[in-house]
Amino acid sequence: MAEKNRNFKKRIAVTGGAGFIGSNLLLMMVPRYPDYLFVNIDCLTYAANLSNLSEIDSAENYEFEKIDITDYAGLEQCFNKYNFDSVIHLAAESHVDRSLIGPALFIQTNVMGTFNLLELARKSAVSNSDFRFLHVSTDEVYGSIETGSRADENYPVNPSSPYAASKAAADQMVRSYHKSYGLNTVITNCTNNYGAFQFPEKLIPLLINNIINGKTMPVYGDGRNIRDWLYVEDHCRALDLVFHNGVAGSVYNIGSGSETENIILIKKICAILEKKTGAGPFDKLIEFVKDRPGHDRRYALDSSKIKNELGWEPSLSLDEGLELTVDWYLSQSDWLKKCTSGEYVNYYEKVYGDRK
Ligand code: NAD
Ligand code: TDX
Repeated sequence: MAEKNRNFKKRIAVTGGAGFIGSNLLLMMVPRYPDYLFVNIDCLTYAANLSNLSEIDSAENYEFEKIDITDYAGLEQCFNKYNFDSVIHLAAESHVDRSLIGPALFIQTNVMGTFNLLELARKSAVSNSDFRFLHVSTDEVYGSIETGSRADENYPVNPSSPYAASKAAADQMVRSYHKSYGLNTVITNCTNNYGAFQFPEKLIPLLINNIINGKTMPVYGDGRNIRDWLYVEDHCRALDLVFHNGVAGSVYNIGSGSETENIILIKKICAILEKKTGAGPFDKLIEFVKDRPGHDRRYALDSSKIKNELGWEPSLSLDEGLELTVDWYLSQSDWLKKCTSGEYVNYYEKVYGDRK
């Protein structure tokens, strides 16, 4: 711990660092910024996996604190211990289907948890007026986007699921702390991510896991809903840029522009797995099932602001990112097995059991 008290240039609380995006972000930023201290604050829900972070576990500029962001006193102690000058806030309940089954937890974590962090940031800003608060949010806050248009940062907020509504509420809280208290905030709204460490409740890893195990692939509705898929490392590079260079009080949309119908995406994944395993054909496992209630038809963001102001561009095409992702899951059978045993079996039955 003595080492951790040394004079770091920045002292950053990263919430949700053991989840999918948080793990990718920490694995990128901890070695890149040896003179910053990163403290991963995570309560380790089903979606977390500390083993993702084994490469940086013993780094001098990394610490882990098991704290629930709904526990204000626990967070306050942690803020006192580390004297943070910034927060990168990723911790959330993140899955739409779970929010439909149990919305209360989403309000607790995503709204109240964000409020707790904002309060502590506001208090920290009394002695450090530059205190930076990066809030990581989603394109789902805009709701379904009509064909032919793309949502820019001024697009009306119109969430459809309890998850999306909880994120929209948190975004508005963050906006209000900038307007009312002058807190140095930035908000990012990003499209669907995919890549290593994503929990197999989300579409892409769920499909890969089901194919590997010879299970059917549940496709909601007619399979023609559109998502704008972004490789997670491209999202993390954008977060790094916004954290350092984003203008206080601003919002940045982050999307790849590669809009794809779910059924097309599914066929791409089948083709990659057929090529890599020599088995298949896998599209015979496709099964159209009852639609998700409130299912947004199309997400599509206008990301020109982050491109023009901060020089961000996605580096990988969807086809390139999918190849890397399939390779990663094929090489991580133990990781996948750990995720898909225990609670996952009940979850799967609850969400998919009566969908046929
Ligand atoms: P995830 O579900 O994989 O991970 C969430 C992490 O937060 C987990 O490590 C979990 O343990 C932690 N967490 C949850 N509740 C907590 C609590 N009460 N206290 C402390 N830690 C808690 O999520 P993700 O996909 O990595 O998403 C990270 C953030 O990015 C979320 O805020 C999400 O809304 C946002 N986002 C995700 C996507 C996407 O496609 N996955 C896209 C845009 C934005
Ligand atoms: O079994 C499935 N079958 C299916 O057809 C699942 C899990 C999903 N789908 C469809 C629903 C969506 O149209 O695939 C699409 C993607 O679904 P998810 O992976 O659940 O993502 P989505 O609901 O679009 O939300 C994601 O992107 C925005 C993340 O889960 C959010 O955390 C992020 O904020």
